[in-house]
Amino acid sequence: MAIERTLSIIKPDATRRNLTGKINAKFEEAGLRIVAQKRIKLSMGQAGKFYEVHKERPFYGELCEFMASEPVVVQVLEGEGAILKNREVMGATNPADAAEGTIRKEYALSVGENSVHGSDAPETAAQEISFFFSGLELVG
Ligand code: DAT
Ligand code: MG
Repeated sequence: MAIERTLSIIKPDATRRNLTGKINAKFEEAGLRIVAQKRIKLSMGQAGKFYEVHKERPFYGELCEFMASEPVVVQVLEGEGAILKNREVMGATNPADAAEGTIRKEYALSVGENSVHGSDAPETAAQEISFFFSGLELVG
């Protein structure tokens, strides 16, 4: 499998509880390398644009307000099959369905406050990485 890059976000529920280091350890233990990382506070406009794909869904407003409520850590993870591997390390969207040992099983508070975002396909990974990072900021 090819070396890929994927966009990860450590969400406000996790930054608030000082879980950035524990979550990063999960990525690194899985063989994912953090090749870019920054802590930022999203505006409502930025959160709305990032999650535009979900704009018709009933939870869109709540999702954007949550993502803009407190700082997030945005990062680029690199590795063999990184997109799928990250989704495995994250676990299912709803922590009630997440497998043992996954980030969401261990740390998520609810389906909405679920600690991490990860790109779901090569096209969205490329789009989402360029939403937050310039090429100069990616240091493999
Ligand atoms: P994922 O983050 O696993 O890719 P998604 O793309 O379907 O999941 O949804 C994006 C985010 O929207 C998700 O991480 C949390 C929120 N969300 C999804 N389904 C929800 C629901 N039923 N109620 C509240 N928030 C939800
Ligand atoms: Mg998604």
